[in-house]
Amino acid sequence: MVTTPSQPISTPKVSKVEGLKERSHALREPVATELLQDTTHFSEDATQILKFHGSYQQDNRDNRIKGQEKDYQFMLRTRNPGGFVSADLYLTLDRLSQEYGNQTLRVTTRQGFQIHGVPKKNLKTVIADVIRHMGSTLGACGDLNRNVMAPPAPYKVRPEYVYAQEYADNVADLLTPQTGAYYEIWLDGEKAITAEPNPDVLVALQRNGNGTIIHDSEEPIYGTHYMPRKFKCAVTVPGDNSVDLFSQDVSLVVITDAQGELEGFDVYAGGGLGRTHNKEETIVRAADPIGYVEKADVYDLMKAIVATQRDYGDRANRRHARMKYLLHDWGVEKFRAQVEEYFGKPILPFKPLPEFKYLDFLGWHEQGDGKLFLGLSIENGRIKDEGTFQLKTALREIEQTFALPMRLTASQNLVLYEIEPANREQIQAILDRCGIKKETEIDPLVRYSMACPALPTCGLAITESERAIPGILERIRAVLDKVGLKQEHFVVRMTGCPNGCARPYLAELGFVGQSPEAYQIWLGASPDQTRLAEPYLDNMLISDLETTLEPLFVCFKKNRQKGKKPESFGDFCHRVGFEALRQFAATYEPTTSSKGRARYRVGIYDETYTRLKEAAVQQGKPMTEVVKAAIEAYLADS
Ligand code: SRM
Ligand code: SF4
Repeated sequence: MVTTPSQPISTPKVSKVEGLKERSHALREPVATELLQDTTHFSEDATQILKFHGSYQQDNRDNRIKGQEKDYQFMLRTRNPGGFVSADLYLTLDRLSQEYGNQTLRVTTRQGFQIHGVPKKNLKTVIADVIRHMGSTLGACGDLNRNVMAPPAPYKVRPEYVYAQEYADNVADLLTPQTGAYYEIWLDGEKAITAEPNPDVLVALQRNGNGTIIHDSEEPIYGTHYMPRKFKCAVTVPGDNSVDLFSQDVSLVVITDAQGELEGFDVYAGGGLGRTHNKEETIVRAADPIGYVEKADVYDLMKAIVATQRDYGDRANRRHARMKYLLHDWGVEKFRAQVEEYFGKPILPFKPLPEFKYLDFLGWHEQGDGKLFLGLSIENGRIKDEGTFQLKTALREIEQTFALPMRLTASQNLVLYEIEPANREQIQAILDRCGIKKETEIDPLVRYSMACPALPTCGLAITESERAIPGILERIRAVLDKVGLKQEHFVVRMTGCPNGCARPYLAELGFVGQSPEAYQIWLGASPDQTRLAEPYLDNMLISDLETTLEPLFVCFKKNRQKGKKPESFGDFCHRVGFEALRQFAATYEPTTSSKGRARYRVGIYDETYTRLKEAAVQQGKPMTEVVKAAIEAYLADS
């Protein structure tokens, strides 16, 4: 019999980062060497490896001057499974951000903290201090498993919440890099005191299953090349979508029996949001249901999914390297079959689940054990002191007095818990004195919005985001008022580029930075983030915000489904379809002509913006009105 010789497998050229990982000696070099050099910044190669240690090299883009060296600084990101931060770690981060950073802390959309503005010479001091206070930045960035999310509600008598947080910790431990590089570099090899992982996790880390473990490697799960790209997981409970579960590479949903005992997990896989403008092959994708796993097998299944992405993920093209592309290219069946090969048995059928709802846990609540928790809304996650708004001071005082644990939320807020009812009044008094509004006093447009940092720190930002969104939400509110939708609100999210860090593709109204001063507009996600939005308009100049949105809001007001629970803006846009919206907009005649009332945009620096905002708050007027008055007064004088 003649057999056809097998074809040599042609290995495509791998990306440059793959070589850097391979040569890094398990994440040590060139970071270790360059850290010792008296320079303001690292080489390009070292910055790639530095990411795995939880730090990004950035520069303050407001300070860029042609021909001069960039104003280099470092962003540090902490890894806090389920958003847990102890009082001691919080006070440490607060102090470090004051002494070495830009005096602000930022809650991220994955329940971590970021400190911006750290100079290279202080990087080691800052990271070492974080580790000594039981924190970690290891794996907060880089091609490996990122911070594992879980609902932030500290309910003590709802076992499913307790399991979700416990398993977020366990999955984080299972997928933590094992390299000694982190402690060698930042603590000079000193052994850090860290919490012992769960014994089942330790066993699972060693147990080989059909090639999930790479033997004789410092990184048994990851191997020398780590993952092809970042990898993101969440653990949640049925019905709770506070973690944006459809955007994750893997989401586990806790399944308990009638007595509240843990049985296993439903598994979703293949979500992901990062894309690139004008590259249709880069996609936004919602995770698919994959199946169910018994609790005893959950670590083996996680290892099998990781091994599938590790071994089959695209290592040549980083734009096509996230696990969502395996699901997109293969389909769910082939993906499941490959995972089952590593898992060694069939994955069980998915168990029915109730509808998922977005929950933000703001305000005062009972924990269930006699104590209370308090969810605080933080605009875009930025903890700062600014004029009469003294959030940083308030949290410092609360933590110094009551030493409360906290959980950061996936919507850039935070939850303080273990509060004795007797202390409620004093805590509320501190917040009131420091000008922190209650969740009921915040415009719901602001409450449910998110924006990524973008300028001036993010090197990838095309437009403003965090600095622009307050003014944009005010303008949206004014349009809603004008068309008679006074109390209306919906989920607005904004990013300065298409990478999707504030998950705008799951917003009812998403703004995605496309070119200077212009955004791509996404519409039609559900208010609970269970359905993706779609692109409605390219390159909307921000000066055209009112003329773009007014017809949409009028159409919505006229045609929404009314009833006990009136249709939301996202659901409406999805139901009627973009063609209908575009047709309505094309023939729309504004009630008061906006012709001759075009709005233009003028840039101002941070400090002026802060003073302007304070003045507007004090006078109870929109910022645009204060600016108009100031400019008119100036022009009258000149
Ligand atoms: Fe992100 C890169 C900020 C959550 C998708 N992200 C970046 C960088 C590090 C820019 C860079 O590469 O130079 C940003 C730093 C800005 C700065 O100045 O701080 C950045 N991402 C953030 C944070 C801080 C936004 C926030 O408002 O909180 C979030 C940190 C989360 C954390 O604690 O780990 C953050 N990033 C996300 C999310 C949302 C999520 O994870 O739930 C996404 C979309 C979900 C996803 O991954 O599919 C996201 N970030 C990206 C991408 C695109 C990834 C892709 O698959 O294409 C990049 C660029 C990249 O990786 O090449 C990126
Ligand atoms: Fe930067 Fe883009 Fe992420 Fe915003 S979405 S933080 S601009 S990478």
